[in-house]
Amino acid sequence: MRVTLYRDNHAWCPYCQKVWLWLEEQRVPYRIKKVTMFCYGEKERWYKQLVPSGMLPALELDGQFVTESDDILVALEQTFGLLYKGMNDAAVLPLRRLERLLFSEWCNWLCRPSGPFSSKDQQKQGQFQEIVDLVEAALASTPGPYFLDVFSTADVVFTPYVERMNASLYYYKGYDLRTANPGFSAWFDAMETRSTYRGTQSDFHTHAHDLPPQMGGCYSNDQPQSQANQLRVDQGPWLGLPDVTYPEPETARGEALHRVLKHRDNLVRVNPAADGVIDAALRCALTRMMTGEVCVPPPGADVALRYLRDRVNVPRDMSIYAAKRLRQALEETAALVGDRQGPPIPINHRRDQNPLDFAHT
Ligand SMILES: N[C@@H](CCC(=O)N[C@@H](CS)C(=O)NCC(=O)O)C(=O)O
Repeated sequence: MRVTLYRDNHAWCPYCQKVWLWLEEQRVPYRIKKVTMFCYGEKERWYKQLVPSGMLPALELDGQFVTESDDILVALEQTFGLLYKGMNDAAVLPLRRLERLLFSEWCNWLCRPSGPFSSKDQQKQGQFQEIVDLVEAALASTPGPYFLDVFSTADVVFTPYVERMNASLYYYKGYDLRTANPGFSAWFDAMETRSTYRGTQSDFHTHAHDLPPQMGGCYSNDQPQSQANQLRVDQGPWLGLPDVTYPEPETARGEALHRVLKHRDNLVRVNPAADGVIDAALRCALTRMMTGEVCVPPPGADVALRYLRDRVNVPRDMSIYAAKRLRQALEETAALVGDRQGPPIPINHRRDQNPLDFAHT
């Protein structure tokens, strides 16, 4: 094994996804070491000794340590070959600059307060759309759905933040990047034909709630469309959201069941409800998911099940359709006993997701 990738436990870090996807595409064997991000727990001391800033990702390649995701990709290219064209190819460099431009306008719109219903918010949307149009033109300039003639490094570079833009703008701004722009739409569909991408793909719920502490805040424009989208992402129904379009695999429910059973002791322990309540409630929800049978859980199960519904993470816990099926069963079972929501998802940190709670199975 020549490569070790250091990435975050939850697969929230966009720069790690870039390297992860590249390694998968090139079929380079690698080892993963997982590290805690500041927002959900304490950084491991051994990692701070390797990388004093604690930043992710990092790569160990033939015993040499590399940080900075772009430098990591260049080092990997030099060792294992190009993903069609290299990071510093004349065709890729302008696309990398365009990706950074899109990133800046997205941050400017999403992560700085401009006040609900304000003209400033609309102006920022206009500035973002100008860059989206440039990206659309770049996508339209090649015959296929990708940035260059075939899938390449350029697609890998765009993937993490475009996925996060799609989720966060739908949720906080009522804007549907994937559906509103034909080039993006075809690009997402093409990405989803790749098993490599599907393995790293997240969903709207996960990103809507992992981004605020990482980005220093995400601001809703409080438009009716944003409010409707927030309700849908948080409370379902989750099937049909524009975070995935490939057909649901038959294994989705079975995968969700397997993942819950694997972690059931920890899931029961961290739940705010009494152990007996969440245990019985979970059995009802899983029965419903697998058989369709309606099983009424004990009183208090509404809070217990919605606590879990709000903390299912993609792809950390399971793949996208499995998570949709599980959330749906949790919500439908919770609704049988009440309408109380769980404790709100924190926005300044996500220590409710501390991986130490799941270190022992
Ligand atoms: N320029 C760096 C940026 C890396 C970066 O910002 N990483 C963030 C996570 S996305 C980080 O490690 N933050 C520290 C932490 O959250 O623990 C790169 O491309 O690798």
